[in-house]
Amino acid sequence: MAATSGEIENSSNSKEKKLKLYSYWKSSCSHRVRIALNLKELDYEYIPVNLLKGEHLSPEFKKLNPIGYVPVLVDGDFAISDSSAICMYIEEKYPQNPLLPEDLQRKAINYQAANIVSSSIQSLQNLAVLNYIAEKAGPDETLPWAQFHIRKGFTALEEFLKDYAGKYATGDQVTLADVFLAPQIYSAIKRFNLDMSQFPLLSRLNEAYCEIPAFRDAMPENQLDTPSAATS
Ligand SMILES: N[C@@H](CCC(=O)N[C@@H](CS)C(=O)NCC(=O)O)C(=O)O
Repeated sequence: MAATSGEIENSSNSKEKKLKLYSYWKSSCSHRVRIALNLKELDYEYIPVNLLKGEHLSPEFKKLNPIGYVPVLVDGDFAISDSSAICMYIEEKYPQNPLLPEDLQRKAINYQAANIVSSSIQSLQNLAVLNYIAEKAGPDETLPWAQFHIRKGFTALEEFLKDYAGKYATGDQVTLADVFLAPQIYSAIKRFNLDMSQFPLLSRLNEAYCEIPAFRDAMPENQLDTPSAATS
């Protein structure tokens, strides 16, 4: 897998300053950062971290991110993890194609939408949580658990975004809310078999995302580490 801290030191000494993204093809948090990097038209090196093999729990990886989650972005000799923090970092460092609107209230709505996805949906259905539920309550309990939390979050998003949505989640520009929503809707449909008929706004947004190359290129089926069985 993955670089060790030694390799990071080497990279800081080298002339190569390209960004490195530690990512897993199916990870929705990595998916967010892939979209953000693509929207900013930033070139990056993709470093696969296989969650199913536990590579994120290795001591080498935990030197990059002590909590043992992907994604991690390495910029020269600086490593930053957590998709929200990474998005804020690249937003400030690379101001082209802004992810946040100027208007303060619309900006706050973007934070609200992104935080519902990351704090009230995805964090309740990540691999560690689902493995824990499978162990304590049985493997059949993981899907209803995940669906319950996705539905709850989607119901809230559907309700409050209707006052702000245009072509995209908070207007006619792609912004941070879209960067977080697209992977969550994608995984709700493909991984958690969620019936999206109750969520017409989110379904319409999902169709709009599928038209954007920066979103399409970031999809799980288009990554370096996507297994061939998942690409057909
Ligand atoms: N808040 C973190 C969450 C990161 C996270 O949950 N990553 C997942 C993949 S989407 C992961 O590494 N899971 C491994 C595990 O649950 O053990 C972020 O937004 O980056």
